[in-house]
Amino acid sequence: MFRVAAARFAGSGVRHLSSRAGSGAGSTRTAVAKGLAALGGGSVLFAAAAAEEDNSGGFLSSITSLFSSAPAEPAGPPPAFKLTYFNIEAAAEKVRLAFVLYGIDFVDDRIQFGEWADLKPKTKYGQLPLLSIDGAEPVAQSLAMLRYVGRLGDGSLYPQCKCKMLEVEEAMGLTEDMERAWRPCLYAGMRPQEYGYPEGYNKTEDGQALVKKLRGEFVATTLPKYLTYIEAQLDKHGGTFIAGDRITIADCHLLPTLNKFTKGFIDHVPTDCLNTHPKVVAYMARVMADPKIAAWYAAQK
Ligand SMILES: N[C@@H](CCC(=O)N[C@@H](CS)C(=O)NCC(=O)O)C(=O)O
Repeated sequence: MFRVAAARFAGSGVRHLSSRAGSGAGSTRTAVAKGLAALGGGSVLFAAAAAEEDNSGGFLSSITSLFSSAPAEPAGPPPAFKLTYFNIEAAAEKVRLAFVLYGIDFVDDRIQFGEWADLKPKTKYGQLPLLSIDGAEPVAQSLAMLRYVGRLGDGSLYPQCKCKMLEVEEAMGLTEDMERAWRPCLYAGMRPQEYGYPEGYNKTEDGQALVKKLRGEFVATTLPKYLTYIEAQLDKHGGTFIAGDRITIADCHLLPTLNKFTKGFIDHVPTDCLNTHPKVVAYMARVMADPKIAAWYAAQK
């Protein structure tokens, strides 16, 4: 059963629809804690999943409820785009931001973790996000979606000029490299079996020590390396956006990738871990200050 809540951003011209699957009256409909949007870490993710199954209220009542305003039908025809993901930022946020920046309507379909086991086998690659266009069979792969959405609107988010596109893609690749370097630090705390450790190792003392070590090393060494690269890119482009003087899909990709490190929901990653690189912090503030992006995040508070 679908519940659709419409949210409009006054003045920004942006409209998105937050659609949340629910299992009927009495089901837990509370959104995941906002900080979870950062996909903080395994323990956090599983705590959230467990908490969402718990109707008792304790944890849930203490977290921010997103998109819980009264149900309302959107005016006019339904948006052609439905983006289905968990109620977190992670892989989908860059695509959401591209829609938001263009002011393109989309159904922001956020599923509960508890629904995933049933849904997973029905998905193309056993993963989310999925993007459905005009009700057609959904497509997977968030970067493909980002590039696709980047070509909509006035096209400015993904310039077709070969040289500009190369700059955008270079920045996208840098973000991907940073994210790839981070992944073992995240997944050691979630799916240690994917790294040659027994299932449940993350719950053991040794497993937790491993997560701490990996994340500690990431913060001390790997992250600063990438932040230095990012600063150099910013300098090269006059210090404004990551691939030039205009916001692009590369910024949609980089912003949430960086933001998650500052939210305080990732064990062993201090919220000030980016402060060693003030130009990066200033860059993030600049992108966050874009009126449409600011409205998007304000609406989720
Ligand atoms: N390359 C894919 C990766 C998608 C992905 O890793 N999705 C994760 C969440 S971020 C997922 O669906 N995990 C649930 C699972 O694998 O069961 C993309 O960018 O869309």
